Amino acid sequence: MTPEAATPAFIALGSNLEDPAKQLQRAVDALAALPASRLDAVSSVYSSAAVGPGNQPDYLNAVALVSTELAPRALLVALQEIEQNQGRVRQERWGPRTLDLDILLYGELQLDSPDLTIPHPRMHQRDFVLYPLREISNTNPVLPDGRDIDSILQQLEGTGLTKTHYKLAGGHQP
Ligand code: ROI
Repeated sequence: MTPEAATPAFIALGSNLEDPAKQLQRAVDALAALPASRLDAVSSVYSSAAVGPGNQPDYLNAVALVSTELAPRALLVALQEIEQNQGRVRQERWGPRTLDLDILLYGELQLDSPDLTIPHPRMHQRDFVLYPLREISNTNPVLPDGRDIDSILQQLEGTGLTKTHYKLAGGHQP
């Protein structure tokens, strides 16, 4: 990989089925093996109550930072492949899942298309992605609505986010 050509991309990881800690570690291993990419950092693992309909188990969430030469859509396709390898069956929207991988930020890119929106359109509502993102980001990114993540976090109603003892191997730990 040529570092100058690479873009820093923040990726959210979430799981609430079939041994979530194991799912997240497998996902980190797969991110470390992405083509034309380097895994730079992985956040702590957080537990949070499920946001969404019905009763579902709590989630484990984390965020990874990858420097990648993959274009946004190629990265999306690669992430969907990892989800599928880990038994993700797309059922109900916002239902429980073995693994969810979302592109949160891709450099400074703003993209709004039917299949892919960057920055992630709901990240500003979710402490379980914003908090781990800030743990591994040197900067305080500003979202398209002009608000920066630190001030969003101060105002957000939390999901009862708690840091767990799980450590994901890969990248530099903060
Ligand atoms: N809720 C939490 N706490 N964490 C998630 O990763 C998560 N992912 C989802 C929905 C179902 C919206 N709820 C979540 O996709």
